[in-house]
Amino acid sequence: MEVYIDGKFYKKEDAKISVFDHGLLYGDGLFEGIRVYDNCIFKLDAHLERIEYSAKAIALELPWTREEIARAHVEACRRNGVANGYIRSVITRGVGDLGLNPHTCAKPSLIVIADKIALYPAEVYEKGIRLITVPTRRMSVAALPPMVKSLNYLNNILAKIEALNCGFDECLLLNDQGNVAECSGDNIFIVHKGKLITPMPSSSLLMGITRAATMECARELGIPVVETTLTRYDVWNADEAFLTGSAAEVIPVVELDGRKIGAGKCGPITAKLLELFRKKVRTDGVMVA
Ligand code: PXG
Repeated sequence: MEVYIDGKFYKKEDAKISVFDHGLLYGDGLFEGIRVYDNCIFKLDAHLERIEYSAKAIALELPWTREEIARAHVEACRRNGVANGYIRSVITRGVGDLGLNPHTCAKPSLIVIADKIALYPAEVYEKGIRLITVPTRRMSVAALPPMVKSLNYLNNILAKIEALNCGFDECLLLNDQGNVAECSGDNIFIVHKGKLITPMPSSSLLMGITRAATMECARELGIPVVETTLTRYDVWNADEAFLTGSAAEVIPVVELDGRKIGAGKCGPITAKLLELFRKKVRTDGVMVA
């Protein structure tokens, strides 16, 4: 495997960054997780737009054009023969002095890793997954906006640890108001009386690319979509629920906090959305070859 770092490709064992990089010292940086399906980098443009917005939010001036960043992604897939897989891109503040001041960092670094992906087992998409609400709250938009896909993932990792401690692989996080935010690495949707409902961005969540793609699918299928405030009560009483994420795609949720959701298996609207989503992923993006 060869990893892209700042314009060059390095063998995996030689792909290294400085211990003085503020990405490591302070989690000062950004990342993306992007899927590749049959040589199509799914929604690459949307991921690059999210990088630009995240960079703006953390006052990190990107020294590369969107085209340059896109080219690094395409080249990383080509070099590594990744036709189906996963791209992890990382932008760090760069090498600087000890101390928080980002202005001591001379220039940001861009790292692009294209690799295989460990897929969820097929049965998850039929049987669904069980969730538990964890005590850790999703951080407030007034602290570090969760819309920023930053290298500070401890909020999510603490929630994940709580879920794992209870024997669950994924969990629901509430925001500081006690309303539904999202999961540790996925967005959440419910279906109620034929409508697709999901927490609005100000509920403290990452604006997932899969979330947006799923809402697009719903509109194409004529399913009304609502972004609003949701409580756990709404999820417990949903007809269907599912998670979205680049790794998860669309995964049915069949239980939350010991309450069975809907029929306790993948619901009909979830199934339709997953079917259309899987049709789109091979065409809606930037081709590698
Ligand atoms: N919320 C959070 C907190 C996430 O980290 C999503 C929602 C879904 O966003 P996308 O844009 O993927 O639809 C994420 C994404 C990993 C991994 O390696 C994590 C994500 C995506 C891909 C890989 O754990 N999280």
